[in-house]
Amino acid sequence: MRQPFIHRPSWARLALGRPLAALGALAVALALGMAPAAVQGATPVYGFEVKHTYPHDDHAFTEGLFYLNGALFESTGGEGRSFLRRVRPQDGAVLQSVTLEPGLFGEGIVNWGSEIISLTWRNQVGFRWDLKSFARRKTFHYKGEGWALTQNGKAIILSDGTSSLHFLDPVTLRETRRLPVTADGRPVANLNELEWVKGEILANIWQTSRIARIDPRTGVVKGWIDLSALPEVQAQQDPDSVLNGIAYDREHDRLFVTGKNWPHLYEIRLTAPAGGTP
Ligand SMILES: [Ca+2]
Repeated sequence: MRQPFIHRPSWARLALGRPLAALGALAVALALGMAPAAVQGATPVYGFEVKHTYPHDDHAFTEGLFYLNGALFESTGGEGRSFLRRVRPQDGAVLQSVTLEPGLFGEGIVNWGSEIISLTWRNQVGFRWDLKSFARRKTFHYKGEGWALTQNGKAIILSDGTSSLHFLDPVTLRETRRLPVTADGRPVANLNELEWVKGEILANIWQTSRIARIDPRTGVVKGWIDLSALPEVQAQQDPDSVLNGIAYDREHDRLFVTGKNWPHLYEIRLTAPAGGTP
């Protein structure tokens, strides 16, 4: 099923802007007399409990996040304030940092081997960084928008704000597979920050307080994680300061979430949906 408001045959094609895309999706949903798929439906909704709360830079407009070897790696957006950082989780201390050139808007990051691959939003340029030194090894170009990245050990997985995820060859970054994502039979647009967790793809839905648990074989959202009870959601003042940022510590089975300009990063554990088992 195609995304109802725009057809994008390739992630490399120019895409609508985010606010416009969101409004478009809402308008189509309202016109069809249905609620957006991310709002309601039969898909189970998981709760959570906070296991630990950590400090997070409230000037970090988080666009990419992953955990590796005891550290968090974070990328941020905003022109002139887009950086790539290695951060100590316990106290938020910045251990390493590099800033993108003014004019570039940083987006998703992912580890691949000895590198970090990074995207920009609409600048149509990405980079390969040395994982240890943060030296920029390579620059690559693409058309269209870049939102988020993760990987499953075989492919790089990319979101571009549409309702499809794109599997890319890690070497060439050419698309090898496209996965339309649906919930309750409807496309789920605005897929944002990603994390591969125990055979599932977790995806923040932009401008919501929900994370989708996506079956990577079918694209079906098997469950939602409702994070609306987090303090930053409850007390949100800036409409751009939304939930965005998922990292997973495979060694210790720890799941972290944060948001754009949020003062905290949370380790959470999922709890059973109402009337069900996790
Ligand atoms: Ca992530």
